[in-house]
Amino acid sequence: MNVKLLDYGAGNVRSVRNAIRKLGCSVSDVQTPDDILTAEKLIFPGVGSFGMVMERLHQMGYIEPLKKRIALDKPFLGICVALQTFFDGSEESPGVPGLSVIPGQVKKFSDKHFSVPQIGWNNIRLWKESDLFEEYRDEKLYFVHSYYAPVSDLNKDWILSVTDYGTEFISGVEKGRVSAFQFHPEKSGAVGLKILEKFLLPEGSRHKKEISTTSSGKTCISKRIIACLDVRSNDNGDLIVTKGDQYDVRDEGDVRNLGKPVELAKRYYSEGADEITFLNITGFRDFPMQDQPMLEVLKRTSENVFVPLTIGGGIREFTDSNGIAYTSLDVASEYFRSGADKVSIGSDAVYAVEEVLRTGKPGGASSIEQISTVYGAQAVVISVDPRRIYVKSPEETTHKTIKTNFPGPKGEEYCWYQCTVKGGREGRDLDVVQLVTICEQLGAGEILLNCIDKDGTNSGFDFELIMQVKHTVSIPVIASSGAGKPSHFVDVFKKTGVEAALAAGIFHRREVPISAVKEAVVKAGIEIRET
Ligand code: 1PR
Repeated sequence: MNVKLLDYGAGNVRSVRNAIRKLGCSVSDVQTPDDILTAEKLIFPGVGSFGMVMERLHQMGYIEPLKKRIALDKPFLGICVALQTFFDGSEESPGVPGLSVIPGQVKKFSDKHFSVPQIGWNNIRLWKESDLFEEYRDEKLYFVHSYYAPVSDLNKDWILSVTDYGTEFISGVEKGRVSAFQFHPEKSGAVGLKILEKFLLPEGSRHKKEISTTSSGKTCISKRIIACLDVRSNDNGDLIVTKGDQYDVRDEGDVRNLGKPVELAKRYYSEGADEITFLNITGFRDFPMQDQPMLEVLKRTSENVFVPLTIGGGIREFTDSNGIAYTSLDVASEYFRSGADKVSIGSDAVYAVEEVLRTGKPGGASSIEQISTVYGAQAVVISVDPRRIYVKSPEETTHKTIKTNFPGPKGEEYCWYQCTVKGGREGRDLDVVQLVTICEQLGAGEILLNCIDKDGTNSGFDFELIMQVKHTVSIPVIASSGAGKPSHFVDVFKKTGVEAALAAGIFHRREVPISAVKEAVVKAGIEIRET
């Protein structure tokens, strides 16, 4: 069976393509408006902002054929923003009309108890039978979005499923053979692949799922466990996964080698990691567009790994040796096309914030603003590399201090967290509170909060740092650096409320399996995706 994919050149549709191939079908792109009508099966993975998607559909002459295909009830599957385009419009792009297949306006999440975007694994409550969900057993599915379609009397006939995130929203619509999901089946591991497989199967071979009476309670987003792979070339030029102690990755002069990136990522996927992050830790040195090995790592990983992938290191503008200038958006786009779902910005975020502080206002040209405008806030992670600076009293510095329970070497009772660039090599006159506040304003969607003092120590996360940041932003925060045992994850979720926790060393060295972390978290009564 040949499946047609509506790829309008924005973002990561590689994963959808890979998932379809993995399920034994061939896939080709829609080339003309006619293809939309004639395709046996059509998948529309919505990537980017509502306005950008509608504009592309318009430019390519796809609006009328899409409406016609839906009216003719031909097999159609929409993903994420594609579901939102079914509606009349969205708060994300005021004035831009949607396809108006379903009545209603898409809104932004606004419950202050829930970080926005919603990033992570949540359940769905099926409202009606669907043969795409024949084998679905209330497992978690992956969501990543700031906007949602509200339930209303006018659109009830379309609703397939709903999900709770502060408010109840539409997570699936279906009528006849036309379906669309707010979650990403291609990023939802084996469960998501099963749903996609049902869509790809001939209709006669599927059966309707009975509606489960057990799934009537509220759905709940899970905390995420992320495996992080710090990647760089070793002295022989091979790309390896390494791991530092307080960012020092050398052992007696040699770069520590803990494995191969693609193989390790595959292992973590099969062991139940909810997300995988690659950090190209020497990205600040290399020219990213020539850094083909990292692109290759992403392409190969996304063939077999069906959970979200983040890539960091070297996301910034640069001019290559031939004098060709690349914007940070060009660089990020290349990574998205290669299979990344999110990019993580380290040094360049620090420079962007310094520029805002210098000029007094955002200029619109920073990497964060550029990438967030085109791909949405959820695609932009800020990787923070802070270290503690101890002071005797808050008056000693202009930076935002905390009173610490872990005094400094001279008994100092206060500290502030200094931002660094170039993998901790250079400290700047900027504290984490300034950094994360302005990054959120510029359009970042998530904070990856490392800690140089804790990195590789196995002594647990730095709660004081995490609390300071968590109290500052309303976007999700990933705690990183220092995980040594399962109880560290339980503690960080309970004490700080972070949305995700990341570890590297304990997973690479097989000291603690991901399953042991998840067991401990479940036992503590914390919501997690069980695999
Ligand atoms: O500045 O945008 O080019 O990005 C460079 C990226 O590389 C940043 O995200 C920065 O954090 C990362 N990086 C640079 N140098 C190092 C290094 O280790 N020498 N690694 C480095 C950062 C920190 C974590 C680590 C956790 C968990 N690694 O991601 O995985 O601390 O470790 P643990 O569980 O073993 O304690 P740019």
